[in-house]
Amino acid sequence: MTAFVAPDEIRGRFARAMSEMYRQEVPQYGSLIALVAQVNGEVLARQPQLEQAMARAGELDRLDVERHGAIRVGTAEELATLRRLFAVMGMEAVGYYDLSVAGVPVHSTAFRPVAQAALNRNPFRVFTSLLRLELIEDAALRAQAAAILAQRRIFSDGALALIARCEQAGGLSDAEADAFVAEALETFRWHSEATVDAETYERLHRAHRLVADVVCFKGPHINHLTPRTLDIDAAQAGMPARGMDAKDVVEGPPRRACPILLRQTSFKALEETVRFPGDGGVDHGTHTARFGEIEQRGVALTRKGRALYDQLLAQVRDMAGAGSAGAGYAERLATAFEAFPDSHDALRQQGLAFYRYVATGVAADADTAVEDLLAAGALRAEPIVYEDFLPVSAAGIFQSNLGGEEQKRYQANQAQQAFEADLGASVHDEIALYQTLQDESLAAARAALRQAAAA
Ligand code: OOG
Ligand code: NI
Repeated sequence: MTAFVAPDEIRGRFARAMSEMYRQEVPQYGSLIALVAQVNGEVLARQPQLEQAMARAGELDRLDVERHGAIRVGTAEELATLRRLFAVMGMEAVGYYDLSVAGVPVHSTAFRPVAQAALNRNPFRVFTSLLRLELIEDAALRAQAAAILAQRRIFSDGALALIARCEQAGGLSDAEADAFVAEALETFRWHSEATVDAETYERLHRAHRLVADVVCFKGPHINHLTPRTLDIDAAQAGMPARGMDAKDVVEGPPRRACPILLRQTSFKALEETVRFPGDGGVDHGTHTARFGEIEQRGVALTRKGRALYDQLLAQVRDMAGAGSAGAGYAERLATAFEAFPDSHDALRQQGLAFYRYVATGVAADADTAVEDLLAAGALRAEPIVYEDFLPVSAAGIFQSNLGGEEQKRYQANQAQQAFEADLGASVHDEIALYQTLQDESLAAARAALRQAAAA
């Protein structure tokens, strides 16, 4: 019997290969990685307690390789096959994001590892959007787009065979895993030849730039790959000197002593030259598909914490204006968020955020209340990192990279069940996942206290 390669290992290899490919395709990505590494090094040198806390939580090693990417697909079959492809690498669909409310005709999920050990190994995530053709008004154009999509094959025969092999055998050998990574990578590669003529491209582009991006190309090119910074304001300030011009608004919560959820900023990376079939190989147009983004991650919020976040964000920002929030935004945001407690003790005691409980080795009665065990020094509470995305932020990222001013109006309509039917599976509720991590850590910590008392 041949030994299988662990899905975590395949994911690590794939994330590395994707990063290499994107560095070749988008040179600014390389500069971004260098900038983030420099900023992270400075932050850790300045804050040894942060370095120690991250090391204790098993989070330090993943920092250098931590990335998320994003792709957009056009059909249910493409989405369902992606689910199977990501499963080979231990990645599952987490969360449902309806972006139609923000004028983007897609709905999305994130494929990512779910277990704590897998996240610490390599938390590679891919934000994956499915085009909602039903939101294109012009029926003829809608039918044409569907017909074009029905023609294409975004997975290589090799990738499909290895996915099936993994499903049947229960895993991949070392050589198969390497072959899988190479074959899977092909799906995410940029292709500069459009699959449609220039006129069709223009018509789809007029319906929505995103429709052209999804429908007119051979595959769902990876459109960004985002490293995690420990200080997004410092990274943003360092961008111009390296030739990157970030959008002015950092999406998400304001800067705080205790970071929550996710802060993100993006910049336009490339105007691609596109060739259309039938133009004799003459370069014919440009397309903006790929961009750069950085993010800073904080503690995951409970439903109560998330409701407070959503309420405060809504106070300062009209959904329709996401991504172009205008002057004075940062100040208004900071003012509104004064209502959000900013110490880990307050966040925990008020049930706003999730924590991992660890027994410290100090003896105590295991059945005492958590706060008493913390006060006695018998438990330590570590913030659980938010591993997911934010719909308003995602809409802002989409908008800023689709060429700015475009604001289409769609009926806000959540369609999670339709999405899950297309995916061929239900998505995890991300908040339930964090709750489980917290509950399991507390049970394990209490068990450790009990065991120490019995010894
Ligand atoms: C995805 C945009 C969302 C994020 O980090 O919120 C995203 C896209 O443009 O395809 O990546
Ligand atoms: Ni992103």
